[in-house]
Amino acid sequence: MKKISIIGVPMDLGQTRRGVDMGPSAIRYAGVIERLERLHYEIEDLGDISIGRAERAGDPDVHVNLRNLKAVAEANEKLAEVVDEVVKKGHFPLVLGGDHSIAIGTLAGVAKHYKNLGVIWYDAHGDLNTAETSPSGNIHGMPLAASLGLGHPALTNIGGYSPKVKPENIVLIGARSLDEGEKQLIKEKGIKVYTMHEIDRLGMTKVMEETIAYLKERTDGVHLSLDLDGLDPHDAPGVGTPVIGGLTYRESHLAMEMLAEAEMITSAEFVEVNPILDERNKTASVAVALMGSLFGEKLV
Ligand code: 4U7
Ligand code: MN
Ligand code: MN
Ligand code: MN
Repeated sequence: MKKISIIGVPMDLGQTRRGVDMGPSAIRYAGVIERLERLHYEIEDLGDISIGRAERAGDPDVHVNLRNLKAVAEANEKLAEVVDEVVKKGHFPLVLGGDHSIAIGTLAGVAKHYKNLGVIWYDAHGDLNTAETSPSGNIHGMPLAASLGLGHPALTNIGGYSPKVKPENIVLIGARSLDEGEKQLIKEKGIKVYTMHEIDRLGMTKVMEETIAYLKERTDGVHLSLDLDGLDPHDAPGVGTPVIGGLTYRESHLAMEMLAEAEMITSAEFVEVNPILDERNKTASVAVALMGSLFGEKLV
């Protein structure tokens, strides 16, 4: 059985809410290692990537509408190297966030090992902004665009190559808060997206059947990037940018079980867990439960 390498990324510089840097601790505290060991995986915990400091007024390296660009890019370079090593030794990289800006580094480390990496972006948001389109300047709203090769070179060239993923190999699931520029990009690039509207209409079973068939046909590995705000804030309150009308715990659980059954996920990250905004570590516990399902946990 494949060995799993856990990498914590206590990143909070891709957005402005305090506390998301404690996500990896909260997820470990919620029992991720024990949960996966019970499924008979061998787990290696590589600890946390070190994160630099937030930029200050007057710093030489500030960029318009790209908050903390330097520190975010540096951490992602480090993460990309660690993830690359994990894939090289044949382990499954499981990245714990931290805000979603870290997907840039995870994908940089993973994508060079595949000809056609697929990406499932489970999120209320598209994360398809660039400095030009972003309403916030927060890099956690930009990682998917950066991975497509769009945006500042310090983000698009992490790992020394670009792009990491092709638009036709991406599936967005759970979208319900897309900015104008993101909507345009989705149309222009033909990115497959299951918004909450389609999920309500089709049901999660059909959505996952279609997603799995679509990606099986065209990819040789699939990265799951799961932002806990894809779930409804009722089930995952500990996130920085909650959006009502989201996926339930049960729908998400089913989605993970179907991915486990399809045996198609080759790397994963669980991001945006913010224990300061959480209720008794509920969101971290939900993340761990979803990881259990993703790695094949069964009821009987
Ligand atoms: B997350 C937003 F404007 N689109 O760019 C932005 F609504 O990683 C939110 O999905 C981004 O949590 C949310 O700032 C990023 C905003
Ligand atoms: Mn989100
Ligand atoms: Mn996100
Ligand atoms: Mn968020």
